[in-house]
Amino acid sequence: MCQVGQAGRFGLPLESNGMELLVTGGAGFIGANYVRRTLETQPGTEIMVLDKLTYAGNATNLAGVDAELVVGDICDAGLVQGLVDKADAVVHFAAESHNDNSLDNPRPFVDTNVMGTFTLLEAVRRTGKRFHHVSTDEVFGDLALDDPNRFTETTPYNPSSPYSATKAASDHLVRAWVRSFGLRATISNCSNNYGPYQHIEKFIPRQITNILDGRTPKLYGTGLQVRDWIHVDDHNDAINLILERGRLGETYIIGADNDHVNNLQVIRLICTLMGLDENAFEHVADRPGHDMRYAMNSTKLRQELGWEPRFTSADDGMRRGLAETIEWYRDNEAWWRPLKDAVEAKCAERGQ
Ligand code: NAD
Ligand code: TDX
Repeated sequence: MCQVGQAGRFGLPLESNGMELLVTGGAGFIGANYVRRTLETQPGTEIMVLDKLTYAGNATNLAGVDAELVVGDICDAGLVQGLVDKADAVVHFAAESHNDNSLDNPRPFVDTNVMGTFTLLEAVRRTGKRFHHVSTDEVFGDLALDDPNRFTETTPYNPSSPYSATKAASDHLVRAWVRSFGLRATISNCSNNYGPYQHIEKFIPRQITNILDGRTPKLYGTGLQVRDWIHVDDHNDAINLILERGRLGETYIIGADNDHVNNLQVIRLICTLMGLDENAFEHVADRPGHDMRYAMNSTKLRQELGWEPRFTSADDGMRRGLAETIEWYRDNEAWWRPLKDAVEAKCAERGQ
């Protein structure tokens, strides 16, 4: 079932560098950072982005970037097939990605995360193209706070929310297409990302923009929940390593060893870095079914492919990464300002 990947880029021979990538969801947070980072670290790569530009996508995330943006839906089989035919490899980020939204209305999550992934897999199956599926730690469910274990590639799936259930379903589809049809695919499961261009509905940018906007930062429940935070560039570098040298059919866990930091500590750090008292936040209603702790064991990725995060916990990398991220939101108010009132109104409806 699992073939050993060849030595060149995207599992193809080395002489075929300068290839064309189809990046789904490339106008969203991680996808746009991926496009930017790939063009910077691997010049000569041609990139086509397929993005529906939902509320979470923004064409300006790709401003000044030498990539083609095709606005469309990954569920549109005809459109997808035409683009897959032109590409050498597909990197699949497109998804509905916010847990709180999936609790309000799960339907778009099933459509995009399950049916959209299915549509891509079928197009890739017809052409034999290389496929990388971007997934999340949440497919494994959560760990208790006192559980010393971390998620590995063999941890059983146990998703909690509609979002994580649809991501789990999409991972299962990819594995089934590998085994049944010999799809040349890899999967990565990464922990919580932070960095520039993240939608302000998410924890870290919501608090940064709350402070910039003179609002009080909002912590769900006790804040004792742990997320294994990773800088978005470290995630994207890992994806490119897997695309180049990962073994076909394999899954790789991506994480930067920040599983000792809880939400309370993160919100206090943001307050402090932004010149407020560390307790200048308020507790708000908790998320129903709130996962307690995520923790990633990325030994396989590190040992097999030599990946190391740049923003490590050892050298206080999270503080450094957060400080840079705060500066980005400070410098890019025009980017987030139009979204702020609507995001806060929606949170207020939920008591958050
Ligand atoms: P995001 O919500 O910021 O961006 C998603 C992008 O997908 C948007 O540009 C949106 O317009 C696009 N999109 C949505 N539905 C589409 C459709 N039907 N057709 C085409 N485009 C569509 O999400 P993100 O945080 O950048 O996450 C990207 C991927 O990484 C997702 O698959 C997510 O599950 C995964 N992931 C995210 C994190 C995280 O911390 N954010 C961690 C691990 C894995
Ligand atoms: O205002 C907030 N206050 C708060 O305390 C928000 C928005 C969140 N939180 C808490 C909930 C979580 O414990 O912060 C933590 C992080 O929340 P989110 O940013 O919503 O991320 P999470 O639900 O952990 O999921 C994220 O990581 C895994 C991404 O959104 C997913 O796409 C990814 O798969």
